[in-house]
Amino acid sequence: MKKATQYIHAGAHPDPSTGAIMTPIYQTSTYVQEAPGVNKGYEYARSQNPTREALEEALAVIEEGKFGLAFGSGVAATDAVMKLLKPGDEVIAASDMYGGTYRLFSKIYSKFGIVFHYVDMSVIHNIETKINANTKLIWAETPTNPLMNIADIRGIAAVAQRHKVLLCVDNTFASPALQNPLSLGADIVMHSATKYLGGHSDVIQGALVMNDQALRDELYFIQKSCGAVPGPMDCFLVLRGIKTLGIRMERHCQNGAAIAHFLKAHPAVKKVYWPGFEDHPGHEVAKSQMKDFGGMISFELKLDTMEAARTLLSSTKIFSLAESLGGVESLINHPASMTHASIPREERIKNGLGDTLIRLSVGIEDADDLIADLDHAIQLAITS
Ligand code: P1T
Repeated sequence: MKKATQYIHAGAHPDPSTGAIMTPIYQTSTYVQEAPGVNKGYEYARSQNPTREALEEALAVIEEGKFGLAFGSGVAATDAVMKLLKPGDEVIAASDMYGGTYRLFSKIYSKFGIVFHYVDMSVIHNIETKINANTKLIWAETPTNPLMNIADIRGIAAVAQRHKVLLCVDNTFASPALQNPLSLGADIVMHSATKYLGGHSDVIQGALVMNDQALRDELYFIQKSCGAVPGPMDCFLVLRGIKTLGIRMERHCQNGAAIAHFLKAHPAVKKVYWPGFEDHPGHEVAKSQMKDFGGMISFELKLDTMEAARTLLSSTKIFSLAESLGGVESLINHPASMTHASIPREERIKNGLGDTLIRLSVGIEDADDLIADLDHAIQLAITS
C-alpha cells in the first residue's frame, strides 16, 4: 500500500460492536471479566486500550516498522528507551538535540549511573571513537533541534550493528512522511507525536516504533510497568492527525522552502539553517534519506544583538511566539531562553547554539502572508 493510502487506513478497522468507521474513544479504565482470568483480551487500560492499540498499529505502518507503542509525551517515550539500560551503561547522544532530551539524560539518568557522551553526529567517526564495551545505545536526532544538523542514519546504523549497540533515532523533525529510520537500519524510532503526527497543537504524546519482537516486548513491559500511557482521547486525536500527515507535510515543505529562500536572500540575515540548501553540510545525506526538507528553519540576523532578536520575536503577527512545532499554525521560538534553556550556556554556545538564534516552525498558511510577516518583523528588528 502506498503512503497516501496508509495515512487514511492504517490501524482503522470498523468497530466490531457497531461498525463505526472511526475508532471509538474507549474512555474506560477497566473491563468486565466473565470469570477470573476470562476476558476479551482487555483487563485494565494501562495495559490495553483499543483506541491506543489502533494508534499503535497506525504508527507501526506509517513508520515502516512492525510494532508501535504510544506514550504520554515524547519525553516519556525517550524515558522508556532509557529504562532498557542499567547503571554503568554508556550512551552516545547528539551534542545538538532537543533541550528536554538533554535534561532527561544529564539531570535524571546520569544520577542513576548512566554515562553520556555528546558528540557531533554529522561526523560518524565522532561516534565510533566513543564506543567501548559499556556502550549500549546511540541516540540520534536528525534533523537536529534547533540547528538542523543531519546525521547519516545508514552510516550510524552500520556502526551500531558492527558494535552490537542499539540505535534509536528521534524522527520528530522529519516525521514518518519524510524519513523512515527503521528502513535505514535503526532499531527504534522515537517521536514527539505532539508535533507533526498530531499536527494541530492540541495534544502531548510520544511514540516508539521498532521491528524486533523481543525489543517490543521489553518496551511494552516498561510502558505498562512504569505507566506513562496516553489517554484514549489523545490517541484519537493523533489517529486523526495521521490521516492528513501526508498532505500537511507537503505544504509544510513547500512553505519551508519558500521561507528558507526568502531568508537566505534577505540582506539583514546572516545565516539560515535548513538542509534543503545545497551548501548545507548535510544536504547530500539529507537528500539520500529524506523525501523533502521539512518546515523547520533556524536563522540569525546580521545585527547580532539580543534587542534585535527580542524585537523580531515579539513583532510577528502570524507566527506566534511559542515552544513546540509541527502544528498547522506557524510558530517562532527563541531556543536559548525557551526550548533549550536547560542546556548550560557554555555547553550550548560550544555546540553552536547562540543566544540570538531564532527557530521557525513553518505552518501551512499562505506562504506570501508568512513571508510578509517575517519581512515586517525583521525590518522592525533592524531599525528599532
Ligand atoms: O514535548 P514532548 O512531546 O515530550 O516531546 C519532546 C521532544 C522530543 N524530541 C524532539 C526533537 C522535540 O522537539 C521534542 C519537543 N520539542 C519542543 C517542545 C520544542 O519546541 O522543540
